[in-house]
Amino acid sequence: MRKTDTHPGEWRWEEDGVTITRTIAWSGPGCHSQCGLLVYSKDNRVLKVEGDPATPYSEGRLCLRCLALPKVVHHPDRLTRPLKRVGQRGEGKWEQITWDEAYGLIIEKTRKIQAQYGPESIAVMMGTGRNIWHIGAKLAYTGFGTPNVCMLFSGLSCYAPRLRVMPITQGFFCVADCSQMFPDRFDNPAWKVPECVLVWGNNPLVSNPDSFMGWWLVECMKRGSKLIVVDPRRTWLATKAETWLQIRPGTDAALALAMINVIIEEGLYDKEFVEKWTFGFDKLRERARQYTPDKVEKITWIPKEKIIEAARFYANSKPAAIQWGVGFEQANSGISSILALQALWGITGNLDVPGGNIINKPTTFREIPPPLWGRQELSSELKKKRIGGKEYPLVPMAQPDILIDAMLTGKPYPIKMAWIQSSNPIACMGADSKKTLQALEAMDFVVVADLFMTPTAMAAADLILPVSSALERDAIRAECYETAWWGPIRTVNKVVQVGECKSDEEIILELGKRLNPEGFPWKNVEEMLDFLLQATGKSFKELREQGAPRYFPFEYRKYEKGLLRADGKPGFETENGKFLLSVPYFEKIGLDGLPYFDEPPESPFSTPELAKEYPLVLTTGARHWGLFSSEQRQIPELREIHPNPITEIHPETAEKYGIKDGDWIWIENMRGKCKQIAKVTASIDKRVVHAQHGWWFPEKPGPAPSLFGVFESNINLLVPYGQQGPSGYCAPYRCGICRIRKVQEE
Ligand SMILES: Nc1nc2c(c(=O)[nH]1)N[C@H]1C(S)=C(S)[C@@H](COP(=O)(O)OP(=O)(O)OC[C@H]3O[C@@H](n4cnc5c(=O)[nH]c(N)nc54)[C@H](O)[C@@H]3O)O[C@H]1N2
Ligand SMILES: Nc1nc2c(c(=O)[nH]1)N[C@H]1C(S)=C(S)[C@@H](COP(=O)(O)OP(=O)(O)OC[C@H]3O[C@@H](n4cnc5c(=O)[nH]c(N)nc54)[C@H](O)[C@@H]3O)O[C@H]1N2
Ligand SMILES: [Mo]
Repeated sequence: MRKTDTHPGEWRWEEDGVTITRTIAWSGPGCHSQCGLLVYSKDNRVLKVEGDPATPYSEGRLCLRCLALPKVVHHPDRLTRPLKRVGQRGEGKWEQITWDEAYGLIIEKTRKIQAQYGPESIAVMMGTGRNIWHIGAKLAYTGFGTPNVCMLFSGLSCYAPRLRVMPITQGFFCVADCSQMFPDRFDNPAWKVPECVLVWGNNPLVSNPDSFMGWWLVECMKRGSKLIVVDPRRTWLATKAETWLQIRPGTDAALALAMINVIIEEGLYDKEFVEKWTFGFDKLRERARQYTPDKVEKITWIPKEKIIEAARFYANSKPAAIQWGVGFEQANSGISSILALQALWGITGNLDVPGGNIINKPTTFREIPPPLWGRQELSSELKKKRIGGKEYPLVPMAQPDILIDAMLTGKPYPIKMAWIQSSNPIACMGADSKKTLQALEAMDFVVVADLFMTPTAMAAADLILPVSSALERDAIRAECYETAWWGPIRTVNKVVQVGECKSDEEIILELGKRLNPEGFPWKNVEEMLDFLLQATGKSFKELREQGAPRYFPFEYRKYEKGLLRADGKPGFETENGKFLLSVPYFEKIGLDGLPYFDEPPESPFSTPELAKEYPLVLTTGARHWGLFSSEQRQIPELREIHPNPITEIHPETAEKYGIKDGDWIWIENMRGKCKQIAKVTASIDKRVVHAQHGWWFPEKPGPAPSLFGVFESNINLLVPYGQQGPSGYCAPYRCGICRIRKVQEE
C-alpha cells in the first residue's frame, strides 16, 4: 500500500483548492495509536480524513473513529471557550471567560491553596494515553510543585503496572515483535514470523492498544503464525487459535505459573539462556511447582490437558511472542501475572529475538521525553509526601485508592484542588463512581480540561478549559512513557482552529510559565517540542518537513552486545545485570519477589457466602469497535453502531433468569446496580457475565442529579476502591461478582 503515496516526503500540499495535511491522530476521539492520516481541509473546516498509505504503522488503515474525526472536530457540543462555574456545583450554570481570566483564576486559587495547605494539596489527574503524560507530569511537578500526579483509577490498572515492572525486571519495556521497529515492516530481512503468538487478555483487532495494531497480528497469521488465546470471551482471534483457554476472570497468574511449571518440569526451557542471562530460576521453579495443572484447572476452570498443551506449544515454537493486554492487569494478582508472563518469554529464550518479545529501545538514545518529566526537580521533602508513598513504595505516582480517601478525609493531609486533564473519572476511570464524585465535590477548586462537557466536568468543575483535538494542534507523538519505547517519532500537524480551544501543550506551557517561569523557559510550544526532541538530533520543523515517521536504528539481542546497560556491558539494565525471574528489589520493599496467585477479593471461592447472593463472576470493559472509553457518545455515526451498553450472558444463564436477547437487565451487587442490554451469546462461560464500561448519555439532562445519566448504566458503581494488590497496583475491575435480573416495565 505504501507504493500509492502520491507525495512522498511532503507533509502538506494543495489539490483543487483543498489542503491536504499528513499527520497522525490519537485523540478527540482519543486512542493510543499512531495512525497515519491525510486530512482534507478548506477554509478552516476539515472536509474528510483518509488513511495515509505511507505510514508503516497503519499503512492506510483507519478505524471508524478516525474516519468520523471531521464530525468530532466541528461538533456543535465542542467546548470552545473557557467556562467558569456561576451556579452551584452540578447546576450547569456557566459563564464564558477569556483565557487570561481563566489563567488568572487558576493562579489565584493555586496560590491560596499552596499558601494555606502546601503544594502537595493539589492533585493532578490525567487520563489514558493521549500524549499528555509527560507534559501533565511537568505541570504537576514543576508548575504546581506537587508530588501528587496520577490517574484517578483504582490500582492504576492500565499499563502503569507493566510500565513499572518491566524496567525493574529487564531494564526496558518489551512488546511482541510484529516488525514494527522497521519502516519496511514484514519485508525486513532481520525479522522473523513468530511461529506462535500467545495473545493474553488482549483483543488488539478491536482495541489497537498502545500502538500495537491488530492488523499486524493478522499479517503474522497470513505468514504462518499460530495463536494461543487466553480470554474468558471467545474473540475473533480465539476462533482462529490453535488453543483457546477460556479462563475464569482474575486467575491469569495461576495459569501462567502452571505453564511455567510444565515448561520447566518437561525440560522445554532454554537452558543456555536461563543459565547465562537470568536470575532466580531455581526459586521460580520451586514456586511454579506449587501450581500443578490439576490444581490450576480448579482455579482457572481450564481443563488441565489444555493448559499442558498450550505450555508445550508455546515452548516448542521458535520464535514465539506474547502479546498481552489490560485483561489481566485489572485483577488484584496483576503484578504477579506480569512477572509470570515475562518469565515465560525469559525461560524460553524468546527475549529480544526476531519474532519474539523485543525490547523496543533504539540503540542510539534512551528516552524522550524523560520519565515523569520534572519529578527530579521536586525537593526530597516533597517527594516523601507523595500520597501512598509509604504504603506503596513501588508506585512512583500518587496511589489513587489512598488519594481518594485523602480527598474525603483530609488524611494524611488535606487535598484541596483537583486538576483533571483528558479524563472522565466519574464515567470511566474511577471505581465506585459515586465515591469518585464525592471526593471531587470535597475539593475547593476543580479544573477540567476536555474537548466536551462530560459528567465529571458538569458535576465537579469550577473551571472548564476547552482543548484542541489532534487535528487542531502541533505536537510530537513519541511512543514513550517512562522507560517504554515504541519506535518511530512523528509530528502531529495542526490543520484547523476550533473556537478558542488550546492544545494540552499550549495550556500547560502557558500556565506553567505563569506558575514557575524558570521551570518553563520555552517561548512557545515549538521551542518546548524542540527541547523534548533534542536527543533525536532533529527539531520539530525538521521532523515535520521529513513528511514521514522517523525510525531509529534497532537491533536484536541487545543484551549480548552491550546495548542495554548504561555502562555498555552485556546484560540487562537491572539491579544485578540479569533478567530477573525473581526480583530482589520487590523483597526489599516487602513484596513477594516471585509471582503467585491470590484469589480475587470477591469470588465464588474467596467469599462463598456472598457468592450465594451474587453467583455470577463479573468481568467488565472489553473494548468494542465504535467507541473509545467514555468518548464519542455524542457522534451519531459512531453511536449508531453502539447505541446502548451491552452485557454478554450465556444462553443457559439467560434462560435461568428469564432474560432474552435485547432485554434491559439490572446488573447488581452489594455496592450498587446499573442497567444494560442483554446480549445472549455462547461466547462466554455460563458462570461469567461481561458488562461494558464508560457509559453516559450526552442526550440526557446534564445538571445533577442526572449528570447525563452517568449513574444509570455505569458498571463502576459495582467496582470498589481499596482492593488493589499489595503493590498498590492492579484492582479487580475484571473479576468481581454480581447477579442479574430483567428490568421490569415501569
Ligand atoms: N475501540 C476501542 N479501543 C480501545 C479502547 C476503547 O475503549 N475502545 N480503550 C483503550 C484502552 S484505555 C486500553 S487499556 C486498551 C485495552 O485493550 P486490550 O488490552 O485489548 O483490552 P480489552 O479489549 O479491554 O480486553 C482484552 C480482553 O481481555 C478479556 N478479559 C476480560 N477479563 C479477563 C481476565 O480476567 N483475564 C484475561 N486473560 N482476559 C480477560 C476480555 O474478554 C477482552 O477480550 O484498548 C484501547 N483501545
Ligand atoms: N469497569 C471498567 N472500568 C474501566 C476500564 C475497564 O475495562 N472496566 N478500563 C479502564 C482503562 S484501561 C482506562 S485507561 C480508563 C480510561 O479512563 P479515562 O482516561 O478517564 O477515559 P476517557 O473516557 O477516554 O476520558 C478521556 C476524556 O478526555 C477527553 N479527551 C480526548 N482527547 C483529549 C485530548 O487530547 N486532551 C484532553 N485534555 N482531553 C481529551 C475525552 O473527551 C474524555 O472526556 O478507564 C478505565 N475504566
Ligand atoms: Mo487503558
